[in-house]
Amino acid sequence: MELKNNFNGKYFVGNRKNSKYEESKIIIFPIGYEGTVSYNKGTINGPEAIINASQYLENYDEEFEIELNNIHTFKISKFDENIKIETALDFVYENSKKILNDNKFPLMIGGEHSLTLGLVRALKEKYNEFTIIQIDAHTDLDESYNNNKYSHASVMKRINEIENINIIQLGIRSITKEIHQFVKNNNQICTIFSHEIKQMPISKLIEKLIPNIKKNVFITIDVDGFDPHIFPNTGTPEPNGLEWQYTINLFKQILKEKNIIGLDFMEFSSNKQEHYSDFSAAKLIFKLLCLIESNKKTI
Ligand SMILES: [Mn+2]
Repeated sequence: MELKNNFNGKYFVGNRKNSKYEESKIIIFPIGYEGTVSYNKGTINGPEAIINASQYLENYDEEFEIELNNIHTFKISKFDENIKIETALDFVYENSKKILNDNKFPLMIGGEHSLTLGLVRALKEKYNEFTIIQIDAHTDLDESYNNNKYSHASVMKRINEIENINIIQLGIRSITKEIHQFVKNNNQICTIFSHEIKQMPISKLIEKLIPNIKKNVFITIDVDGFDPHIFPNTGTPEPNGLEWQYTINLFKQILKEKNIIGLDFMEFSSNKQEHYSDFSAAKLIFKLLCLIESNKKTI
């Protein structure tokens, strides 16, 4: 399948300077795909809604004192739901590999969470060993779902089968008894529930996490990890999710000590009646890029 890396759409946060592929350090690749989504479709249009909303953001962040340029945005790829997930994963892998080979920072905007596996495969080739920090309401550790082992509900199970990658799950608040037992017995997965986070000062959480985080970190965000007042628009919302500033502060602390090698933002649905979520999503991605830029470790 042809790589759609020629820009002919809109830039994230508008047409800023130094946004050509060659000049950019950060490469955004938006992929609309919802072939295995279980409930309330809409993630196929998520990336477009985020990029449209981002046109109205300032490219300056007052918290990090960063003016963000050098971001290239690939054309949005939309996959029909009849396209097999394996095909979509190959596409994500090839895109990610190209970006990583060119020593640029990959940021995927989804699309359903299953696509993360394609990016992780490419990161694995480049870095071999790293930690994934997963923000999510669900563990995504089902062996398979609807007879599909590459379903969005199984993505972290497939990733857990890859050597030298450990997983830290934050904000989980929907889990079966069997999977709870599975994570207790699995030393490659550290699951921290939302109710635990809500009762833990950030310094305690950091103390607990840092020894489990390898030098290189990949962050995967399922929007439903956040509280639904921030992102009401997602397929399967769950109450009592992560809060905005707490999460930013947490990443600030982690990235002070670790290298970030990639980021994705998944499961975002768009609903034309409500555009609040579109702006939350664009802003969160922008904030995280400013945070990454302010650390300047790998990009
Ligand atoms: Mn997920």
